[in-house]
Amino acid sequence: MNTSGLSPQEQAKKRAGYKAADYITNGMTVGLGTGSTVAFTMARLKERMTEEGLLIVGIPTSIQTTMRAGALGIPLIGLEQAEKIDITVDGADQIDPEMRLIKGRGAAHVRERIVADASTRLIIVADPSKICSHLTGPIPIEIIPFSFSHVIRRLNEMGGMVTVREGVKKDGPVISDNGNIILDYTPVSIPDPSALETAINMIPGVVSCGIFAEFTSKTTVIIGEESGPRIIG
Ligand code: ABF
Repeated sequence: MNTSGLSPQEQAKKRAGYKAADYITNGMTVGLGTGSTVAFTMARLKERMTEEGLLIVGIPTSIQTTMRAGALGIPLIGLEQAEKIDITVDGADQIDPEMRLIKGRGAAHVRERIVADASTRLIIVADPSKICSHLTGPIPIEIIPFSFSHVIRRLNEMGGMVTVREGVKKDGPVISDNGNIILDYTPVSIPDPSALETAINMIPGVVSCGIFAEFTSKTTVIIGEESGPRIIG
């Protein structure tokens, strides 16, 4: 694998991303996650399409991934066209020992959750920096704009710190692909990720938060260790 010009972290992402592409076989419908690690999976899928004639269709989880797949020539379909999604490959921000995740630094976790839920198998690709002993946050939360002040009040009542994801040009909040606002919530602690996920998702106005604790039974994690990809689950 040519890693010239890549930083050590990018090389780790590439090791994990490339390994995930080995799980994809002819005729699969593949959920394509968002972020720089899964971008390596997509690059490897393109290589296999060229080298082996691999035939797949992808379901993108963001406008960014749609554009990346389009540039690579990976055929795409809409979620509504898919009978089923065989495998979704996606990234994460934090991964605990039980393979519970925090996702959403890429502001794409709402569609990522939908596609993951529709998938038979979920493969999470990451560099070693994403591994943690326990989830801490910040937890991205997508909310409808109307609920802004109410959700912030409810999160403050739960304890911890809430910030609004600012746009790159600092001219206002980041707007998600779904036209919503992203908050980043750091609780005091996360003793029970599944319970906190439910509690946050129950707040009226919350579309979805970035704790993914419900997919562990169908998840495989690939960590791009320097010694080679480490497979968990
Ligand atoms: C997306 O990719 C997000 O859910 C997650 O936060 C991010 C990780 O990005 P990267 O692979 O660039 O670290 O799946």
